[in-house]
Amino acid sequence: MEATGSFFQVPPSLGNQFDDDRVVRGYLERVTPPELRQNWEGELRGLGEASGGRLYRMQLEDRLQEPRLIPYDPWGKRIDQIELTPLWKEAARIAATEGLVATPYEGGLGAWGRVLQFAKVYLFHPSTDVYSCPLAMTDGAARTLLTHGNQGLIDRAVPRLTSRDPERMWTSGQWMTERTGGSDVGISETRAVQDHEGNWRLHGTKWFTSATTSPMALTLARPEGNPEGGRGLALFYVQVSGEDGWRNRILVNRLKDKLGTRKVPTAELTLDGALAQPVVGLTEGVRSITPMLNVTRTWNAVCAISAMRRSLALARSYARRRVAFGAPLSDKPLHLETLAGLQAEYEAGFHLTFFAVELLGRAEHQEATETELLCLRLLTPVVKATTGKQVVSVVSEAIECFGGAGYVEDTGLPLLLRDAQVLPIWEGTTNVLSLDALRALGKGGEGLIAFREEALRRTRAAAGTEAEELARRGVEGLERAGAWLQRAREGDPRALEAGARGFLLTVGRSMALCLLAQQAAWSLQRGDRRPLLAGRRFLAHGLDRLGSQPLEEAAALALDERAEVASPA
Ligand code: MFK
Repeated sequence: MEATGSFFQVPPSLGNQFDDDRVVRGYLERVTPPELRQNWEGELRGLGEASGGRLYRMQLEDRLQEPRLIPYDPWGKRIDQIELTPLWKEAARIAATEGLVATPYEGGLGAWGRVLQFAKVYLFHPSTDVYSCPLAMTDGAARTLLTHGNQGLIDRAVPRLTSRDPERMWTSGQWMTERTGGSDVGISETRAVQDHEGNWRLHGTKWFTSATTSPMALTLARPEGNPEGGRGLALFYVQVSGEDGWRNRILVNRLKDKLGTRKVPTAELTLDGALAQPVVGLTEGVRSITPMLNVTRTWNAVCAISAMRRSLALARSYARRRVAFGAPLSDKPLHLETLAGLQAEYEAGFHLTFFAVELLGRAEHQEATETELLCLRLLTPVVKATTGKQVVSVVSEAIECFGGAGYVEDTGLPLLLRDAQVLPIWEGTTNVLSLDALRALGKGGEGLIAFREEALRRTRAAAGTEAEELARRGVEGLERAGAWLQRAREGDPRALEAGARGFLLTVGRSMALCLLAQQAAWSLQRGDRRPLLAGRRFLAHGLDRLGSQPLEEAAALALDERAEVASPA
């Protein structure tokens, strides 16, 4: 039967996601040596085409599919198989052949390998329903194994983790979270016991294990007799499955029923005497797994900017098609104002993130200066937390640009928001990362001093252009954060803790502005004012998030909701 009425809204569409993206293209043109960029262009264009075309269509078709746990075979044997969705199977193939994990480990590109890898991840992520999650952990596992130099484990796993052959490539899990929680990892309950043959066996429950289909995982457990806390844990390698159908003693209890990332087969596991090998010693597990955390936090930031960009690409397309009150939305001043504000946030987040990517590459290739290393330690929590907050508000606002259609599942738009909401949560919540940032500053605030030095370099790069003022304002933001920090460190430690998030966000936004100013200065020379306009708008949103409200007020407001007044005024 024909629907009544003659109007049907034209849905948004996507073009080549590399060709259409002036931000990533402008950035790559500014930072990468021309001979490298020319080599990369074809690969990036191909991925941009798939991301805006074939993969995007497949993502919409795959919308209702979810991974399925098959606990038993037809004859009652426990198999705990997880069946993945068609989109994820295709994503796994592309991830291997495109070298989404392999690229920085292949050597030929040196530190630039990280830039190419993450430019690809940025194009791949928003059309593949968070297949970036297992890839992030795989990258983190390869980096962690290489850092610790356990040659047997390196030989066994790293060639697999970094393979470009879809048949050979392994992904890796990272099993940290237990029922005791995901933040305070030091109170983990899993025990490691040596059996009579001297093998280590793990007993415990892992409460939130993404990438449960991976053939290996890195995890933490407490060797018997070790003290409490993170220092008493050890980092273990677990082979989950192997040749000829061999399976370790691991039971999949159930898959998690999550708000988003529905394609990610996150599971609860019982380690029932699972065989494991220590990666590096039998203590200091939390410290030993930090290379993993720093890599996955960088992935998290790249996925955040990528999701912001996708939501904006769709909203921009829709704005040109949607006619209301007699004109397309793209002619409406308030709609343009809204989109421009979102673009400014995304653009600043983009440059902050790729600065972290550059520094990670330089650090891994021993090319980073002392200042850059100090900067990177602080930047990793800062960029993860800053972009994690941005992505939820940007994507939420972007789907509002579709009106009711943004709230309807089969447009594919609500997925954007659900999948964004995980980004400030996993890999360290905003508050946990804010506390990590305080630690990462060093006793004398060396991290912040390094930030300021890097920021001043951007001011010099923008000198004599209209963008100089932006860079200067970014440096001033860092200086205000520094003054706050000095006062807070001299005062009540609880007030310092209470202000940690405001400090982190101020530092993140100020540094982002300096980096955007550098890009703006470069673009101005080529006649493109858009990065400058983005920087001005971002500045207008404000850099400062520094708080100075009395602690007692927070306690009264946060917890006390009794109707009666404790003592009459
Ligand atoms: C889209 C891509 C996304 C990726 C998908 C992944 C999906 C997986 C889902 C998950 O698994 S989410 C769970 C992830 N869990 C976390 O991110 C943990 C969050 N909690 C923290 O980060 C806490 O700060 C921490 C567990 C590290 C605190 O534990 P402790 O036991 O209090 O450790 P402590 O004393 O702070 O740090 C121990 C040592 O490590 C110290 O060094 P020293 O021993 O030399 O003093 C720290 O300085 C050092 N350290 C801590 N964090 C570090 C670090 N070093 C370098 N980098 C860091 N980030």
